[in-house]
Amino acid sequence: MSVFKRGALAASLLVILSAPAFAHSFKLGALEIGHPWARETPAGAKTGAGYLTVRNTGAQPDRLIAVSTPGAATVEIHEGFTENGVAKMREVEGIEIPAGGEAKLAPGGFHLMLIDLKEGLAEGMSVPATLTFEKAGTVEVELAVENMAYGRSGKSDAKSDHNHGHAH
Ligand SMILES: [Cu+2]
Repeated sequence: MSVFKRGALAASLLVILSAPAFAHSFKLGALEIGHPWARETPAGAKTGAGYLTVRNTGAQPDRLIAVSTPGAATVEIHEGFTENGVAKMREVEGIEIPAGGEAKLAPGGFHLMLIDLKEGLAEGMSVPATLTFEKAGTVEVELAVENMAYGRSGKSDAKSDHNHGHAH
């Protein structure tokens, strides 16, 4: 049985939001988790990548320190970087969310690495995930699976677009 809720996200957004379908967000105290999404995976891929934005409206910094999902055996927090023109990534212990600021997880930079996927990610799926912050605690979000065209969300910086499957 699938651990993902196929189509459920799209249906609820239709009712609740008049904003574009990708503009969903979740709140945890002073933290606002904006547009959590995961990239559609090619057939047979065992690894996926997730992205989101965390805005901190509070006066205390916080840190994203752990992520889990029933859809994958492990989720690591990764940082993407370029070395000698080659896109690479490494695991980090957490991502700082400055007081009054935000942390962006986006293609080419910080991201969530979904390792050992239970099934491939196809556009329109919704992947439940639990985010743990050092101070604020945990919050359940839904990663909307999107294709690359959606994921860019209007950004045209093509060089920040690297393929995780190849980089691993
Ligand atoms: Cu990665």
